[in-house]
Amino acid sequence: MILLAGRKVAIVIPAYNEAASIASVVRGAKKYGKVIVVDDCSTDGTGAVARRAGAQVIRNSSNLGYAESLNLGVRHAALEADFIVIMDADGQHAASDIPRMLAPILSGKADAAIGVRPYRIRYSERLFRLFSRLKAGIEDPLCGFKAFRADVYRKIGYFDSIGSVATEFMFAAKRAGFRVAQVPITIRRRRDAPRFAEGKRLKAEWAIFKAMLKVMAKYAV
Ligand SMILES: Nc1nc2c(ncn2[C@@H]2O[C@H](COP(=O)(O)OP(=O)(O)OP(=O)(O)O)[C@@H](O)[C@H]2O)c(=O)[nH]1
Ligand SMILES: [Mg+2]
Repeated sequence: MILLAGRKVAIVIPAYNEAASIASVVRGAKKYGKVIVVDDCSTDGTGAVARRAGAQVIRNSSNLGYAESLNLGVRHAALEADFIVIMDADGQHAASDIPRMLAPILSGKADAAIGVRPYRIRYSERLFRLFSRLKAGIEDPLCGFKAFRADVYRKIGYFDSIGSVATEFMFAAKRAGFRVAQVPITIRRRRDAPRFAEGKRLKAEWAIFKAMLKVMAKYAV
């Protein structure tokens, strides 16, 4: 495991049919730590491509989804890492932003960090953001670029326990009294179809809306 500022960093990348982009994502990320790709039963060889690029690959024997893949990947990463970063496999997140994500944590100013994307497309995301801003001061709850100390994860004990598109963790961290930094990130637009909810726009809107209701039910009080 590569040491950054004397600490162990693991980068967890959930991936579903991302063979076209995963190699360059892994090569970019491995400069900063050990890369763990959770191949969610891809049918396009994503896992093999990721392994060749230098990642450790965990392969699910069925498609468990984004949040469950993160539960597995983060649990695994926390066995040996001091700091954990999560990023997307589709090339939209820039590995060169990893140091900026970790900076507030390494300097002791925050316990966790979540990216803030320069744009948002889905209606449900806008609604979720409103709630999130008011309730937790989190600008972009659905941003997949996150970083945190492994002991924050150990204290909370899971990444997503309610099926919330992996948004729960930062709300749980806030509630537990951890400091969450917001880091503006760069985003490249995906050229092919999104994998989330198999690229079906309404399905994705609905999944995000349901996630918001679950987070509201647990964290609004
Ligand atoms: N493990 C796993 N990962 C998934 C699944 N669906 C999506 N992902 C990953 O989650 C990340 C984000 O998915 P995207 O489809 O790009 O979602 P998005 O970034 O919100 O949408 P776009 O802005 O349209 O790209 C990517 O790295 C995907 O490979 C899934 O079923 N399982
Ligand atoms: Mg994407």
